[in-house]
Amino acid sequence: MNSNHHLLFLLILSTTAYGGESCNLIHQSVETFGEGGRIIDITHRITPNMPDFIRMPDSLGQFIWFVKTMRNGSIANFSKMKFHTHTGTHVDAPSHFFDHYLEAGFNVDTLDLDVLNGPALLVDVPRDSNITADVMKSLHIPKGVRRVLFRTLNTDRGLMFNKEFDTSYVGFMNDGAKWLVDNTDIKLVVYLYHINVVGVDYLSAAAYDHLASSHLVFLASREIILVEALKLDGVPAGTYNVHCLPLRMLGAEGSPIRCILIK
Ligand SMILES: *[C@@H]1O[C@H](CO)[C@@H](O)[C@H](O)[C@H]1NC(C)=O
Ligand SMILES: *[C@@H]1O[C@H](CO)[C@@H](O)[C@H](O)[C@H]1NC(C)=O
Ligand SMILES: CC(=O)N[C@H]1CO[C@H](CO)[C@@H](O)[C@@H]1O
Repeated sequence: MNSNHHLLFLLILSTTAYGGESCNLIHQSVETFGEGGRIIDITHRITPNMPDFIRMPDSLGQFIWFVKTMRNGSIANFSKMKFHTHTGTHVDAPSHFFDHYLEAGFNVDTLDLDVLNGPALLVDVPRDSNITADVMKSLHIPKGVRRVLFRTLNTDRGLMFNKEFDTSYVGFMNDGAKWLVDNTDIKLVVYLYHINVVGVDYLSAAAYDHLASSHLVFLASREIILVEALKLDGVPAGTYNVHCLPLRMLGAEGSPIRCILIK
């Protein structure tokens, strides 16, 4: 939280507590924070209208409920949230596709924050293809790069801003995933859209088999962390420091995650 946010928070407190004109107070949402836009938020806002894998073809829908309100005599407003752990910008733990990893505790609460935070490369994937071995080769990602954010056609198509889940999204093909594992030092893979195939019966069998196997290739070693559905609109390709922090929930195989880039 920067000082502006503190200020705003105080402002809200004081206007509501002292009966000020809180109805005129509207937070202007921004995509960059801090001094000179140094921080780029690459996290999608969670909204009722965002696409949702589990609920497709419906969008996420209501996810916040107020359980106590000041209007009803409580000292503060309290809400609860409910959505599946792979909602919006989120991380997959190894246990997402491997049962024995779940029991062994390779879940979101034990993800390596050293992997989730550090220098990262944002690359543009050619827009005419899914991510195959040939595409991976053509990207010429230097050895030693451990974190890569792949921007694809999904961003151009604005898929995360559509209500309906779109199964024609671009993702890793099996050979692309295998090439990445075998030929690079990448440990953090960042997709622009859900590649999870939890709701498999909405995909054709062939696509499902392919994408499930890509997941298995990535997650088997437990060394690669998948962050999905990042918001990379308008961010120049290049090198940044990425910072991603999942919620620390015991026994969960996925978690919403807040990710930022720092120039
Ligand atoms: C607040 O009170 C109203 C009227 O009793 C009730 O309908 C509503 O459900 C309450 N809401 C909460 C969040 O407690
Ligand atoms: C990527 O693969 C999906 C099937 O999984 C397909 O619908 C889509 O057209 C492909 N995209 C491109 C750009 O080839
Ligand atoms: C959702 C909701 O009920 N919010 C309430 C929080 O508390 C303020 C102050 O009492 C109310 O104005 C809001 O309606």
